[in-house]
Amino acid sequence: MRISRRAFVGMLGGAGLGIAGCGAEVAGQLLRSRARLPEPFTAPLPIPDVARPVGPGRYEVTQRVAAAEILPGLRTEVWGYGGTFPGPTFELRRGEPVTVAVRNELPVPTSTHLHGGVTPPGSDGYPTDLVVPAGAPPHPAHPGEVHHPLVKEYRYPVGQRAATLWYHDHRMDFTAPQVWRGLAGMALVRDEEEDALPLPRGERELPLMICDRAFEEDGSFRYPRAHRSGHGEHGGRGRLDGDYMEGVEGDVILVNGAPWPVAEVTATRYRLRLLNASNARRYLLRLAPGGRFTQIGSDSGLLAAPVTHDAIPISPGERYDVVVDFSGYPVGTAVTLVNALADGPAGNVMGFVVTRRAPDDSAVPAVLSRPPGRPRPVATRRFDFRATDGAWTINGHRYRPGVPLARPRVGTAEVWRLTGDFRHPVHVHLAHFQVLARNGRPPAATDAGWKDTVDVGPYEVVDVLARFDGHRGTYMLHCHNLEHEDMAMMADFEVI
Ligand SMILES: [Cu+2]
Repeated sequence: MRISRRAFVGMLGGAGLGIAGCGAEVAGQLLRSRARLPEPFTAPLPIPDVARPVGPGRYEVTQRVAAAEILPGLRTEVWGYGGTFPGPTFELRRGEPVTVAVRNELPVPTSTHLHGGVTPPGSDGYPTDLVVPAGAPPHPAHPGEVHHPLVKEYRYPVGQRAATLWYHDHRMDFTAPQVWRGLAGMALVRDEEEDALPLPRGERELPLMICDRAFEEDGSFRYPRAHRSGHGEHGGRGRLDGDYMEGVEGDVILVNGAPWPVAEVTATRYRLRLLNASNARRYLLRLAPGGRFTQIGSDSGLLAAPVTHDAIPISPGERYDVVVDFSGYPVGTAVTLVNALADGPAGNVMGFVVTRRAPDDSAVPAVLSRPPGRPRPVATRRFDFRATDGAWTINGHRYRPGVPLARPRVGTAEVWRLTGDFRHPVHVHLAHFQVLARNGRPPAATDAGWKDTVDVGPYEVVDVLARFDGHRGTYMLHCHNLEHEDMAMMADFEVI
């Protein structure tokens, strides 16, 4: 049965909504800022600091409350890794394991997930595996909940290919509000295969964490009321105002924490590590006044060969590693990265100004890497993401920690058929996958490569081939619309 979006939202309990955006292309309800917003392309693009190890292979990061000037002249309280939003960028190398001690000085419990990481289960950021701050009530809010007082050491083997990863909070029921407050950062894995390529590097390689936010008049982050009481809350279920069951979208687009920033570039190639770190907003990225993206990598690493796109759809959690050649624009051109899915302020993402010509010895080779081939699947499973009795469910179930929906064998591959009733960006922990088909037809050009997150549109059937390599244990798959995730659209699977 096909139903209209309005009727569907009505069924979920949100009454009398003004539906934002253009139907099925977006998911989420727009929350408007009350603060005065800056002109776009005035703030310089910030580049997050690179995390510095405190010893060989060891990092220590403190999650804390800090103040940031995101909107000019206003103060925003952020919850940040290292007190910054975004958190520091981790530069990791394949084959060099690291330990990250995360110390929690926030008023709430946290769980940190390295998104895209091939990580042992004890360090994967399971939602009830919590780092609890001093003074937290000792009683668990959920069965099986584990409390680490103040600090937890996360161990990352970093045995995987070079890729654009990111890390963010994954606390049960509260991921959406806690990421909204700032708990996210990027992690870049590098390896020899990538080192050997003449890709743009140094100042011509830009990590771009794209997310939307809304602001109160005083500059604080605006988020729907039900969660604002989550400040200082240690347990209980995250309940969001029913109007926001679809997800929360803000009207300000931030890149690396700055509103619609601008970067000066030379007329040369740049490597852009695009990450959609938004809670619910999906983007269709284009360059204005024209231009193409040469995609070199997907969520899980370099493609075998580059693919060019006029537009890149990017849903929450996804990454695109692209090269843009600014030598195609006259010096002085203002190039805009736009979001073709939104009108008004959210239709802009960031600007580039081409300042001068410069030598460029970079190139995008016709052969980039030798990614693992497609193994033969040993099983097919279905995962259906939909609203059941007013809750977001997978195969009809709200999240049940410790109850796996599947038990794939380590070292094997399976076809997972993903379906749903709404737009759900599906993320699988541990396992990387390739998109085999959409609605029985070949996938989109932008589905290329190994991935860990895939956009599943309303009533779409997406087949992926997932490999279960590296570790046994309990992992999860879930919707990466963070409001859906908090409203129980998660499931465990156990690699045996
Ligand atoms: Cu969803």
